[in-house]
Amino acid sequence: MITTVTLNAAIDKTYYLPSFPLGKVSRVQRFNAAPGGKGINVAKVVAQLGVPVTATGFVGGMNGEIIKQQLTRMGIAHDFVSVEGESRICLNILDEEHGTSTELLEPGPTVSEAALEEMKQRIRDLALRSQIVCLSGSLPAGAPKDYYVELVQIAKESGAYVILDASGDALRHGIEAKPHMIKPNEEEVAALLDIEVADEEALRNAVETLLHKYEMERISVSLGGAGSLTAVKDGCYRVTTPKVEVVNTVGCGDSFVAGMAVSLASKLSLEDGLAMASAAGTSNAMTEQAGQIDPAVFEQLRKQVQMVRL
Ligand code: TA6
Repeated sequence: MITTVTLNAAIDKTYYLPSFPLGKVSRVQRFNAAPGGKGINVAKVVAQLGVPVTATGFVGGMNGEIIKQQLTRMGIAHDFVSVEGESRICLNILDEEHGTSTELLEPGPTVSEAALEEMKQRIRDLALRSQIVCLSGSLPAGAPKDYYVELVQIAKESGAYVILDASGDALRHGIEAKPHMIKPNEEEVAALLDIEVADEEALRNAVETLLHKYEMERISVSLGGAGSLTAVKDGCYRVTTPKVEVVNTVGCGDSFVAGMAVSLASKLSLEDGLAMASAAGTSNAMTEQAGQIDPAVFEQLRKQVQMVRL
């Protein structure tokens, strides 16, 4: 089983607008809403790839109920900790004329000390039954900046392979607990080492430095449409995916993590894992909703992924 952790779960709402003029009234003709937040997106893609998954995290209020109901409807097991307040709405406005995506992310509820403790126990229990634990996304208000340190440690002690996909302070602290894998972007790599990353050669050096410093097993850096760079103990892989018609890039990173988690749970080789992760990320970009892939497209892309061992 794979467990995904979303400490600030959301309803991801996407508005499709022919254009989005600032300072004007826009009437929304078409939209969709789905359970979201990074870990929940991972869970949705893991489920679509046919591997059992349980989604946990904090949810609150009516939005929290909707998130749970929708996951149940999708056939995704969940085991959330309920908190006071209302789970957030994350809005993505797609301007079809300019091809832009504007995200507005609410802060979400403030989490109490008791709920933070309950979550630790929940992760301990789930991790004991899981091969992989994916901790994804921002920390809610009320959680200490180093909360991921404790969660990564707990999941590792329970014997799970831990993937941490966070940014900023949450990631800076979280890597101190040495998760098995992280998936930062270029800016996050630079920020973690407090350096400038001028080109891909510099990025590769920086990623290898991080991997050894924090004794991690894998670091995958997403490079958007340009693919990804993955460092492991004995080398680096540069992966490219075919050019595709992009519909919505929100959730591509989460889909990449899902592919990687599924490949690890299925004991696939690193090369097959990279193909699976990259195909899931690219397939997500071609669909309207975050955390969604088209199985046929995914299978086709999986064969088209190219990789070079550097
Ligand atoms: O990766 C996209 C996304 O997962 C959206 O679904 C949205 O809910 C957001 O990220 C949340 O990210 P955050 O880092 O604030 O937890």
